[in-house]
Amino acid sequence: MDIFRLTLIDVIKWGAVVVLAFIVILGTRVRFIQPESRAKVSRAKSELRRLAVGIESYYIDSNEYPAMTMDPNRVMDRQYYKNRPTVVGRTFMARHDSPLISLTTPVAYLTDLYADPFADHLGTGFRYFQAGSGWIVGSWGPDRDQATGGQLMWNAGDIGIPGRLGESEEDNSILDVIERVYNPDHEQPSPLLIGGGRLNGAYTYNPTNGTISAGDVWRVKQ
Ligand SMILES: [Ca+2]
Repeated sequence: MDIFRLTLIDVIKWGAVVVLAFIVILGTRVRFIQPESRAKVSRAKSELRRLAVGIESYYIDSNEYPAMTMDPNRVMDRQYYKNRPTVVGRTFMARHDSPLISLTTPVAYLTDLYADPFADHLGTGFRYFQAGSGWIVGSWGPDRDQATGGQLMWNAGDIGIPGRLGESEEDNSILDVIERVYNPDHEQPSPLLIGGGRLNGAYTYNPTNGTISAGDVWRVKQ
């Protein structure tokens, strides 16, 4: 009986030690991850803001917004070019088959197209979707879900989202959910954009849901 009690106490003591050690390790890890992730979110937001200013400056001169593309051969980002990612999503299109024409040269609406800090491929630019009188730019966010297309689904290709009625199979296969979520004719950001969500969670990254919470980081013309 004594042996049993001692054993039980030992088990409780060692159990407590293991639990405490786990908490300490977890706490250290969380403290280690959070500042890095927070800093990247801040950087993404700041660069999306700069992109917004550049896009609007371009519009003032050109009376149209920069074109977008899903073709990796036409994207407007030198490093993006180098890496040739398999998942592209919509982003800025280069004019005249040259990677740095419209927004950085000859007129420097932007000094750089910046790189999404949460992209799988180093140097990959932010997503850009343009429709009618508006646009939205975005990052995959801290959940780093480029491989599955992100919550906003800048490239919904392989996830079985039904296609638009009356369009070709090819069009249906590359349907962007963003095209449904973002409507420039509605006041933005729309309640759907802020609060809606499907698949991996809300469209919008919300830090109160945890450091690695689902959602993308975006900026929209308002
Ligand atoms: Ca995301």
